[in-house]
Amino acid sequence: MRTQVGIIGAGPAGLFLAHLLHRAGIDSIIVESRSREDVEGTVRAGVLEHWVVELMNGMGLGERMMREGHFHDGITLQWNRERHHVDITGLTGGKRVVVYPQHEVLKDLIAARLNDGGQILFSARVAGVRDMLTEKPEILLQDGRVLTCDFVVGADGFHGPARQAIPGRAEFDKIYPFGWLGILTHAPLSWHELIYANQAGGFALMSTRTPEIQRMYVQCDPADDIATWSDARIWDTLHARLDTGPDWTLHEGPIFQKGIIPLRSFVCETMRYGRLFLAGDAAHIVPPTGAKGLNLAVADVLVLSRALEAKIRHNRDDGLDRYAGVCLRRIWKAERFSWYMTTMLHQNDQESAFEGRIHFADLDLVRTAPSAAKLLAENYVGLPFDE
Ligand code: RFL
Ligand code: PHB
Repeated sequence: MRTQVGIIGAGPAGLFLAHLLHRAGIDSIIVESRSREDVEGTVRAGVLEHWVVELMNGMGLGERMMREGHFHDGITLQWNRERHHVDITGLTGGKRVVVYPQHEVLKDLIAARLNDGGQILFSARVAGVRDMLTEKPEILLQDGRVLTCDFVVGADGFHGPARQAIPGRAEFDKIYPFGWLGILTHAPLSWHELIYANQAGGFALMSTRTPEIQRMYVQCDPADDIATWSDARIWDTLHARLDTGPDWTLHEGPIFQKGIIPLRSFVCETMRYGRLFLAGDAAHIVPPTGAKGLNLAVADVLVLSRALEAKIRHNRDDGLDRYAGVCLRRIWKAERFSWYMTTMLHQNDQESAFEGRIHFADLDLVRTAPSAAKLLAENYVGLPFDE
C-alpha cells in the first residue's frame, strides 16, 4: 500500500487532517485499530470552540451540527450555593461555543470522507513505524501489511505507538489526585447552560447532549471502582454539589452510561521526528475541565495541513520546520487554562487549606473583575491563532 500522508488514528485529529489534505489535493490513508461502530459510539468531548464550528461549516461538514448542536453564549460557575453567569459572548465580541458531542462530529467526518472516496482502514492496528528519517517512511500493521508514505502523522491518541517511536523526547507531565465520574441520563434539561461547580466536597459539571439526554460529571477518586458508585450515590453527590436552595430542581432520570476517567496534563514538545509528526492527544493531554482536548487536536492539524501542503505542492520546508513551535505556543496556553480551571474547581486533599482558599479567590475574581472574566471567556471560546 502507498499514500502521500499515512495517518494513524481516526479520532478528531486524524479525520480533520484527512479532510483538510483532501481539500488541498493531497491523498492520505487513515489506519484505525477500532471498528467504525466503536469509533462512532465512544462518548468523549462535548464542547466545540467558536473557530472549530466555523471550520466545520467552511468545510461543508456543519449541517447536522448547526441543526442539532446546542449553542451557548455563557457558562455558569457555582460555589457557596451561588451561581454566577459568565457572559462568554458579551466578553468576546459575539463568539459562542457549541455543545455537539465528539462522536457525532466523528460520524459526520467519517461519512463525508468515505463519500469523497477517502480510505479509512478500520479494525487495523498499527504495530509500529520505521524509516522515519528517510524519504519513504513506513507504517507497519499488525496483520503484516505495510503502508509506504511520504509523511506519517501520529494522530493515535495518548496510548498510541507513534510517540513511542521518537527517541529522546522532551515530556512534561502532571497527574491530578482526582478523576471524573461521567454519566449519561435520560432526563430533561435542568439549567439553560453548562454549570461548573465547586461545592460540598468537590467538583460537578452539568452538561447536555439532547433535550432528553443530559451529561454530568462529579469529581471522584480515580482509583474508585465504578461499582461503588450506585445511581443513588451519584444523584446524592450531584444534588449536594449543584444545590442552590429550594428554587432549584435537579431533574433525575435513569442513568444509562457511566465511567471514570483520570485527569492528567501532559505535553511532548518533540512533535516531529524526521517525517513523523505528532498531532492531538498523541502529543498532549489536558484535563477536560477547560473543554480543550478536541479543539487543540483540530488546531494542530490545521497548522500541519498547511505545512504539508507547502512541502508537497511547493517543496517549501519552513512550515514543517515551524510546526511544533507554532503548535506549542497554543498548546501551553491551553494547558495553562485547563490547569487553572481544574485547580480552581476541584477539591484537592494534597493541597493546603491556604491553596484551597486561593482557588475560591480565583472564582470570586471572575465574578467581580471584568478582566478576569474576559480572560476566562477568551480562553473558553478559543484563543486567536498566532502563526
Ligand atoms: P483520539 O480521539 O484518542 O483518537 C486516536 C485514535 O487513534 C486510534 N489508535 C490506533 N489506531 C491504529 N493503531 C494503533 N496502534 C492505535 N492506537 C490508537 C484510537 O483507536 C483512536 O481512535 O485522539 P485525537 O484525535 O488526538 O483527539 C483528541 C480528543 O479525542 C480528546 O482530546 C478529547 O476527547 C478530550 N475531551 C474534550 N475535548 C474538548 O475539546 N472538549 C470537551 O468538552 C472535552 N471533554 C474530553 C472531554 C475527553 C474525555 N475523556 C473521556 C478523556 C470529556 C471526557 C470525559
Ligand atoms: C461534556 O459535555 O462532555 C463536557 C463539557 C464541558 C467540559 C467537559 C466535558 O469542560
